[in-house]
Amino acid sequence: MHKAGFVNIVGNPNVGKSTLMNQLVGEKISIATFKAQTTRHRIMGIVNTDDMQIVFSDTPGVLKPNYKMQEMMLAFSESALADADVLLYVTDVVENPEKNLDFLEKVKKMTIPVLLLINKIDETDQHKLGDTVERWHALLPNAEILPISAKNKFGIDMLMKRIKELLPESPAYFDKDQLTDKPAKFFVSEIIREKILRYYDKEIPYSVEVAVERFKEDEHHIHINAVIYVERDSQKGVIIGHQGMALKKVSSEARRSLESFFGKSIYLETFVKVDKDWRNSQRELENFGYSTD
Ligand SMILES: Nc1nc2c(ncn2[C@@H]2O[C@H](COP(=O)(O)OP(=O)(O)OP(=O)(O)O)[C@@H](O)[C@H]2O)c(=O)[nH]1
Ligand SMILES: [Mg+2]
Repeated sequence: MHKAGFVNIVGNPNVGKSTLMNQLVGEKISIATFKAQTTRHRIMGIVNTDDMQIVFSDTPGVLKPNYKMQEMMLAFSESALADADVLLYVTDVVENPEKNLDFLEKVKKMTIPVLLLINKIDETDQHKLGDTVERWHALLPNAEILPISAKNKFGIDMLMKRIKELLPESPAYFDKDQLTDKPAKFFVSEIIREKILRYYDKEIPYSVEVAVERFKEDEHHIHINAVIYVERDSQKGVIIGHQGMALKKVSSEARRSLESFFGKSIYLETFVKVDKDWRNSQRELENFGYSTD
Protein backbone atom coordinates (compact mmCIF):
# COMPACT_ATOMS: atom_id res chain seq x y z
CA MET A 1 0.00 0.00 0.00
CA HIS A 2 1.28 3.48 -0.92
CA LYS A 3 0.15 6.66 0.80
CA ALA A 4 0.41 10.19 -0.61
CA GLY A 5 -1.28 13.52 -0.10
CA PHE A 6 -1.23 17.27 0.28
CA VAL A 7 -0.69 18.58 3.78
CA ASN A 8 -1.25 22.31 3.64
CA ILE A 9 -0.06 24.78 6.25
CA VAL A 10 -2.18 27.91 6.73
CA GLY A 11 -2.68 30.58 9.40
CA ASN A 12 -2.25 34.25 10.20
CA PRO A 13 1.08 36.04 9.60
CA ASN A 14 4.09 35.38 11.83
CA VAL A 15 2.73 32.39 13.77
CA GLY A 16 5.59 30.10 12.61
CA LYS A 17 4.25 28.32 9.51
CA SER A 18 7.53 28.42 7.60
CA THR A 19 9.57 27.39 10.63
CA LEU A 20 7.22 24.43 11.02
CA MET A 21 7.39 23.47 7.35
CA ASN A 22 11.20 23.43 7.50
CA GLN A 23 11.14 21.21 10.60
CA LEU A 24 8.68 18.78 9.01
CA VAL A 25 10.66 18.53 5.77
CA GLY A 26 14.05 18.58 7.50
CA GLU A 27 15.43 21.19 5.07
CA LYS A 28 15.44 24.98 5.02
CA ILE A 29 13.02 25.36 2.14
CA SER A 30 11.01 28.37 3.24
CA ILE A 31 12.51 31.58 4.62
CA ALA A 32 11.40 32.49 8.14
CA THR A 33 12.01 35.82 9.87
CA PHE A 34 10.71 37.80 12.85
CA LYS A 35 8.76 40.07 10.47
CA ALA A 36 5.15 39.38 9.42
CA GLN A 37 4.47 38.74 5.71
CA THR A 38 7.77 36.99 5.13
CA THR A 39 6.25 34.29 2.90
CA ARG A 40 4.68 35.54 -0.35
CA HIS A 41 4.18 32.32 -2.32
CA ARG A 42 2.84 28.83 -1.92
CA ILE A 43 5.96 26.69 -1.56
CA MET A 44 5.95 22.91 -1.57
CA GLY A 45 8.29 20.78 0.52
CA ILE A 46 8.09 17.08 -0.28
CA VAL A 47 8.95 14.20 2.07
CA ASN A 48 9.54 10.89 0.28
CA THR A 49 9.91 7.34 1.56
CA ASP A 50 9.45 4.03 -0.27
CA ASP A 51 5.80 3.73 0.63
CA MET A 52 4.84 7.37 1.17
CA GLN A 53 4.95 10.91 -0.24
CA ILE A 54 3.89 13.87 1.88
CA VAL A 55 3.55 17.11 -0.08
CA PHE A 56 3.65 19.94 2.44
CA SER A 57 2.69 23.45 1.31
CA ASP A 58 3.76 26.55 3.16
CA THR A 59 1.60 29.59 2.42
CA PRO A 60 1.56 33.36 3.10
CA GLY A 61 -0.07 34.50 6.35
CA VAL A 62 -3.73 35.32 5.78
CA LEU A 63 -4.35 39.07 5.57
CA LYS A 64 -6.73 41.67 4.25
CA PRO A 65 -5.16 42.82 0.96
CA ASN A 66 -4.14 46.48 0.57
CA TYR A 67 -2.49 46.11 -2.82
CA LYS A 68 -2.37 43.62 -5.71
CA MET A 69 0.60 41.62 -4.43
CA GLN A 70 -1.30 40.96 -1.19
CA GLU A 71 -4.31 39.84 -3.25
CA MET A 72 -2.03 37.26 -4.89
CA MET A 73 -0.70 36.23 -1.49
CA LEU A 74 -4.22 35.68 -0.19
CA ALA A 75 -5.07 33.67 -3.32
CA PHE A 76 -2.12 31.37 -2.55
CA SER A 77 -3.36 30.87 1.02
CA GLU A 78 -6.90 30.16 -0.16
CA SER A 79 -5.70 27.74 -2.84
CA ALA A 80 -4.31 25.67 0.01
CA LEU A 81 -7.83 25.17 1.40
CA ALA A 82 -9.01 23.79 -1.93
CA ASP A 83 -6.65 20.85 -2.46
CA ALA A 84 -5.62 19.74 1.03
CA ASP A 85 -5.93 16.15 2.22
CA VAL A 86 -4.95 17.27 5.70
CA LEU A 87 -4.97 20.90 6.86
CA LEU A 88 -2.53 22.23 9.43
CA TYR A 89 -4.02 25.42 10.85
CA VAL A 90 -1.23 27.16 12.75
CA THR A 91 -1.75 29.68 15.53
CA ASP A 92 0.48 30.66 18.45
CA VAL A 93 0.18 31.25 22.18
CA VAL A 94 -0.24 35.03 21.87
CA GLU A 95 -2.63 35.30 18.95
CA ASN A 96 -6.23 36.22 19.72
CA PRO A 97 -8.31 33.24 18.45
CA GLU A 98 -10.91 35.70 17.23
CA LYS A 99 -8.43 37.65 15.10
CA ASN A 100 -9.64 36.37 11.74
CA LEU A 101 -13.10 34.82 12.04
CA ASP A 102 -13.79 35.05 8.30
CA PHE A 103 -10.97 32.67 7.45
CA LEU A 104 -11.78 30.48 10.44
CA GLU A 105 -15.30 30.12 9.13
CA LYS A 106 -13.86 28.66 5.91
CA VAL A 107 -11.70 26.25 7.89
CA LYS A 108 -14.72 25.21 9.96
CA LYS A 109 -16.62 24.16 6.84
CA MET A 110 -13.88 21.80 5.69
CA THR A 111 -14.61 18.10 5.64
CA ILE A 112 -10.99 16.90 5.66
CA PRO A 113 -9.03 16.39 8.91
CA VAL A 114 -7.89 19.69 10.45
CA LEU A 115 -5.04 19.74 12.94
CA LEU A 116 -4.97 22.94 14.96
CA LEU A 117 -1.39 23.59 15.98
CA ILE A 118 -0.79 25.98 18.86
CA ASN A 119 2.82 27.00 18.25
CA LYS A 120 5.45 28.73 20.43
CA ILE A 121 4.47 26.90 23.62
CA ASP A 122 8.02 27.60 24.82
CA GLU A 123 6.67 31.12 25.47
CA THR A 124 3.81 30.20 27.81
CA ASP A 125 3.02 28.06 30.88
CA GLN A 126 0.75 25.06 31.44
CA HIS A 127 -2.05 27.11 32.99
CA LYS A 128 -2.28 29.69 30.20
CA LEU A 129 -1.93 26.98 27.57
CA GLY A 130 -4.94 25.18 29.06
CA ASP A 131 -7.05 28.34 28.62
CA THR A 132 -5.83 28.81 25.04
CA VAL A 133 -6.70 25.20 24.15
CA GLU A 134 -10.19 25.66 25.59
CA ARG A 135 -10.84 28.83 23.62
CA TRP A 136 -9.73 27.20 20.38
CA HIS A 137 -11.75 24.11 21.05
CA ALA A 138 -14.87 26.26 21.39
CA LEU A 139 -14.13 27.90 18.03
CA LEU A 140 -13.12 24.80 16.05
CA PRO A 141 -14.74 21.84 17.81
CA ASN A 142 -13.89 19.34 15.07
CA ALA A 143 -10.19 20.11 14.92
CA GLU A 144 -7.59 18.02 16.76
CA ILE A 145 -5.53 20.38 18.88
CA LEU A 146 -1.79 19.83 19.24
CA PRO A 147 0.46 22.23 21.20
CA ILE A 148 3.92 22.48 19.59
CA SER A 149 7.12 24.48 19.50
CA ALA A 150 8.36 24.52 15.91
CA LYS A 151 11.52 26.33 16.92
CA ASN A 152 12.46 23.81 19.65
CA LYS A 153 11.15 20.84 17.68
CA PHE A 154 8.74 20.02 20.49
CA GLY A 155 5.73 17.95 19.42
CA ILE A 156 6.98 17.63 15.83
CA ASP A 157 7.55 13.85 15.92
CA MET A 158 4.05 13.33 17.28
CA LEU A 159 2.59 15.61 14.64
CA MET A 160 4.45 13.74 11.89
CA LYS A 161 3.11 10.43 13.22
CA ARG A 162 -0.46 11.77 13.15
CA ILE A 163 -0.03 13.15 9.61
CA LYS A 164 1.15 9.73 8.39
CA GLU A 165 -1.93 8.10 9.93
CA LEU A 166 -4.25 10.59 8.21
CA LEU A 167 -2.58 10.44 4.79
CA PRO A 168 -4.83 8.82 2.16
CA GLU A 169 -3.92 5.81 0.07
CA SER A 170 -2.68 7.12 -3.27
CA PRO A 171 0.16 6.86 -5.77
CA ALA A 172 2.87 9.55 -5.64
CA TYR A 173 2.13 12.97 -7.15
CA PHE A 174 5.76 13.95 -7.84
CA ASP A 175 9.00 12.15 -8.67
CA LYS A 176 10.37 10.48 -5.58
CA ASP A 177 13.63 12.44 -5.78
CA GLN A 178 11.87 15.80 -5.92
CA LEU A 179 12.12 18.00 -2.81
CA THR A 180 10.09 21.02 -3.92
CA ASP A 181 8.02 22.46 -6.77
CA LYS A 182 10.17 25.59 -7.11
CA PRO A 183 13.28 26.03 -9.31
CA ALA A 184 16.75 26.92 -7.95
CA LYS A 185 16.35 30.59 -8.98
CA PHE A 186 13.36 30.93 -6.67
CA PHE A 187 15.47 29.98 -3.65
CA VAL A 188 18.15 32.48 -4.67
CA SER A 189 15.66 35.34 -4.67
CA GLU A 190 14.10 34.15 -1.39
CA ILE A 191 17.48 33.94 0.37
CA ILE A 192 18.35 37.48 -0.76
CA ARG A 193 14.90 38.71 0.32
CA GLU A 194 15.42 37.09 3.71
CA LYS A 195 18.53 39.23 4.28
CA ILE A 196 16.59 42.32 3.18
CA LEU A 197 13.83 41.50 5.69
CA ARG A 198 16.47 41.20 8.40
CA TYR A 199 18.52 44.32 7.61
CA TYR A 200 16.06 47.02 6.57
CA ASP A 201 13.19 48.62 8.51
CA LYS A 202 9.74 49.96 7.93
CA GLU A 203 8.30 49.67 4.43
CA ILE A 204 11.56 48.74 2.67
CA PRO A 205 11.28 44.91 2.78
CA TYR A 206 7.63 45.12 1.67
CA SER A 207 8.58 47.26 -1.35
CA VAL A 208 11.29 44.89 -2.52
CA GLU A 209 11.23 42.10 -5.06
CA VAL A 210 14.31 40.15 -6.14
CA ALA A 211 14.73 38.82 -9.68
CA VAL A 212 17.54 36.46 -10.67
CA GLU A 213 18.73 37.41 -14.15
CA ARG A 214 21.65 35.02 -14.44
CA PHE A 215 22.19 31.63 -12.81
CA LYS A 216 25.13 29.83 -14.32
CA GLU A 217 26.25 26.65 -12.64
CA ASP A 218 29.27 24.42 -13.14
CA GLU A 219 30.60 21.59 -11.04
CA HIS A 220 31.93 23.70 -8.17
CA HIS A 221 30.62 27.25 -8.68
CA ILE A 222 27.46 29.20 -9.36
CA HIS A 223 27.52 32.69 -10.90
CA ILE A 224 24.47 34.71 -9.98
CA ASN A 225 23.28 38.16 -11.06
CA ALA A 226 20.32 39.39 -9.05
CA VAL A 227 18.32 42.59 -9.33
CA ILE A 228 16.71 44.08 -6.24
CA TYR A 229 13.65 46.03 -7.36
CA VAL A 230 12.22 48.81 -5.22
CA GLU A 231 9.21 51.05 -5.78
CA ARG A 232 10.80 54.50 -5.44
CA ASP A 233 14.13 56.32 -6.00
CA SER A 234 14.43 57.13 -2.28
CA GLN A 235 14.24 53.41 -1.46
CA LYS A 236 17.08 52.67 -3.86
CA GLY A 237 19.33 54.94 -1.81
CA VAL A 238 18.36 53.20 1.41
CA ILE A 239 19.08 49.75 -0.03
CA ILE A 240 22.53 50.80 -1.26
CA GLY A 241 23.36 52.77 1.91
CA HIS A 242 26.24 55.13 2.68
CA GLN A 243 29.14 54.32 0.33
CA GLY A 244 27.34 51.13 -0.65
CA MET A 245 27.91 49.58 2.77
CA ALA A 246 24.34 48.34 3.37
CA LEU A 247 24.10 46.51 0.07
CA LYS A 248 27.59 45.08 0.54
CA LYS A 249 26.61 43.60 3.89
CA VAL A 250 23.35 42.14 2.57
CA SER A 251 25.12 40.67 -0.46
CA SER A 252 27.86 39.03 1.53
CA GLU A 253 25.39 37.56 4.04
CA ALA A 254 23.29 36.28 1.13
CA ARG A 255 26.35 34.78 -0.53
CA ARG A 256 27.19 32.86 2.64
CA SER A 257 23.66 31.46 2.94
CA LEU A 258 23.58 30.58 -0.77
CA GLU A 259 26.84 28.67 -0.39
CA SER A 260 25.41 26.54 2.36
CA PHE A 261 22.10 26.06 0.50
CA PHE A 262 23.71 24.94 -2.77
CA GLY A 263 26.94 23.45 -1.36
CA LYS A 264 29.00 25.27 -4.02
CA SER A 265 31.01 28.48 -4.07
CA ILE A 266 28.92 31.43 -5.17
CA TYR A 267 29.77 34.56 -7.14
CA LEU A 268 26.96 36.99 -6.46
CA GLU A 269 26.45 40.35 -8.15
CA THR A 270 23.55 42.50 -6.98
CA PHE A 271 22.00 45.49 -8.73
CA VAL A 272 19.26 47.84 -7.52
CA LYS A 273 16.58 49.15 -9.87
CA VAL A 274 13.39 51.15 -9.46
CA ASP A 275 10.19 49.64 -10.82
CA LYS A 276 7.49 52.18 -9.93
CA ASP A 277 4.52 50.72 -8.11
CA TRP A 278 5.30 47.11 -9.14
CA ARG A 279 3.19 45.80 -6.23
CA ASN A 280 0.07 47.04 -7.99
CA SER A 281 0.96 46.07 -11.54
CA GLN A 282 -0.63 42.86 -12.78
CA ARG A 283 2.01 42.56 -15.50
CA GLU A 284 4.98 43.03 -13.18
CA LEU A 285 3.54 40.61 -10.64
CA GLU A 286 3.22 37.97 -13.33
CA ASN A 287 6.82 38.63 -14.41
CA PHE A 288 7.89 38.12 -10.80
CA GLY A 289 6.10 34.77 -10.62
CA TYR A 290 2.91 35.69 -8.75
CA SER A 291 0.38 33.62 -10.55
CA THR A 292 -1.86 30.96 -9.13
CA ASP A 293 -1.97 28.58 -12.09
N1 LIG B 1 9.45 31.28 20.56
C1 LIG B 1 9.16 30.71 19.40
N2 LIG B 1 9.27 31.39 18.26
C2 LIG B 1 8.97 30.75 17.10
C3 LIG B 1 8.55 29.39 17.08
N3 LIG B 1 8.31 29.06 15.79
C4 LIG B 1 8.59 30.16 15.05
N4 LIG B 1 9.00 31.18 15.84
C5 LIG B 1 9.40 32.53 15.43
O1 LIG B 1 8.28 33.23 14.91
C6 LIG B 1 8.71 34.16 13.89
C7 LIG B 1 7.90 33.93 12.64
O2 LIG B 1 8.23 32.66 12.08
P1 LIG B 1 7.86 32.27 10.59
O3 LIG B 1 8.10 30.81 10.47
O4 LIG B 1 8.53 33.18 9.63
O5 LIG B 1 6.29 32.58 10.61
P2 LIG B 1 5.24 32.49 9.41
O6 LIG B 1 3.94 32.07 9.99
O7 LIG B 1 5.80 31.66 8.30
O8 LIG B 1 5.15 34.02 8.96
P3 LIG B 1 4.62 34.65 7.55
O9 LIG B 1 5.32 33.96 6.44
O10 LIG B 1 5.03 36.08 7.67
O11 LIG B 1 3.15 34.48 7.55
C8 LIG B 1 10.20 33.92 13.71
O12 LIG B 1 10.92 34.89 14.44
C9 LIG B 1 10.40 32.52 14.29
O13 LIG B 1 11.71 32.30 14.78
C10 LIG B 1 8.46 28.69 18.31
O14 LIG B 1 8.12 27.52 18.40
N5 LIG B 1 8.77 29.40 19.44
MG1 LIG C 1 6.16 32.14 6.35
